[in-house]
Amino acid sequence: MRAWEAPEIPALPMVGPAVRLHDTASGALVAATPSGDAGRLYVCGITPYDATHLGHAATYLGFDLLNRAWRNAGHAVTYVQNVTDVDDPLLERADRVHVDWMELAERETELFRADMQALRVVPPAHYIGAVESIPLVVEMIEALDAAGAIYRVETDLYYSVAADPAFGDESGYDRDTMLTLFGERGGDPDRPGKRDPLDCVVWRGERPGEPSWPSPFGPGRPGWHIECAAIARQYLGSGFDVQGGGSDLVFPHHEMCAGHAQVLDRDAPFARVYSHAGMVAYDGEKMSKSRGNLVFVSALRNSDIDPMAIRLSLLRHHFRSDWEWADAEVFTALDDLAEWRRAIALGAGAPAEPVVHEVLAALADDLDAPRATAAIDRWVAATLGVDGLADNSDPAAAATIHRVVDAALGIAL
Ligand code: 5CA
Ligand code: ZN
Repeated sequence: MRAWEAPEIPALPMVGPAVRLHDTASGALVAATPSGDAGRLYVCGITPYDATHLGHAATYLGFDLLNRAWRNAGHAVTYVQNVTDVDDPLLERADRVHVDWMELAERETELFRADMQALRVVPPAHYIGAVESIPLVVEMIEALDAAGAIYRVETDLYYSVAADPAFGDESGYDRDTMLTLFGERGGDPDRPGKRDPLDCVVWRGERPGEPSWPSPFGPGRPGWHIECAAIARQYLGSGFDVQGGGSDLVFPHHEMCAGHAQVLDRDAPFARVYSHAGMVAYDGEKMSKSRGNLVFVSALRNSDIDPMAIRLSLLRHHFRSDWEWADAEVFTALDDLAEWRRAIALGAGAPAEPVVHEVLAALADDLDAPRATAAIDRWVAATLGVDGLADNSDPAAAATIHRVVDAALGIAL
């Protein structure tokens, strides 16, 4: 699939420090230094049945900071993202609003591309739809079947979680928590005929009125988890550097993806680090398409809000924290941006080099954007002479700050 246009990333006068991330599997802050020539990053993409909301945007901005931090530390990056362009929630929505499911998926994916481009998110090198990955999925199911990890219930194929000795290592959840989350997040723990209530569908046999594709196991469509496992394995290989997504994907999605891949690649974990963004809430609850408590990136853009203010307002929150959006935040960010631009326009300013160090260090430390933006605030205040602090002794300060704000935070001033 086509991704979106890449923003320009200016070169920096210094190389940033090695990146560390909080890893869900170990619960620790770990080195996230690329193991090969390029950092290998997979971030779960959207299910395109509605527009990009601020929760999605916050998650993709979080991993955009990682992409940029790796680049600023001198690494190339191979970034892969999927689009779940056929799945139950998409088909249900299409049915409910009497729109062709393919048209709905195409339209919402296109809107997502425009939102990501406006927010200056570095696009993935491989942007892969579930539909286009069906041959990969079929191949992977065949390999899992040969490994004894697949069984049939009526026309559906299930993956047996018992096949992976490391099952549970990614989330670290106990069985009761797993059962609850599995039921809440697309699983079917109560279906009769399963060997383990936690076993998940990898191939859903054809149902009347639903799209299906031919396969050696009969017509049907891919399950959700096998889609990301197959795409990541194909484009990044086993033991890639970072698997990312929102914390609602910790279980079952990322656990199952890991399991599918680890049955086939026994000597490597699916990913070296599992990094999860926090959930953005609105009106007291997690912003979610199924609840409808949404603030859309496109709606803000259509109200003439500078996308850079949307970006800044999201970066004011640490990507791993759960927080609640307040409408006033974007207006605060607009005011802040105006101040940042006013300081930049002066040309000379407070010394920039320590600020660049602080910004790069903050971002390398589990993508701490609030700390990085606060460093810029302090430089702006010093440069504008708030409280008589002005020490505009660095003639190249504005140019340097302009660059680091762009390269590291993705904000074009
Ligand atoms: N297509 C699957 C992943 S393979 C999916 O979860 N799609 S999604 O459209 O529901 O979500 C897209 C991304 O946004 C996921 O990483 C998800 O974890 C994240 N996300 C969803 N809601 C929120 C929220 N309220 N706050 C932060 N991130 C969110
Ligand atoms: Zn996924």
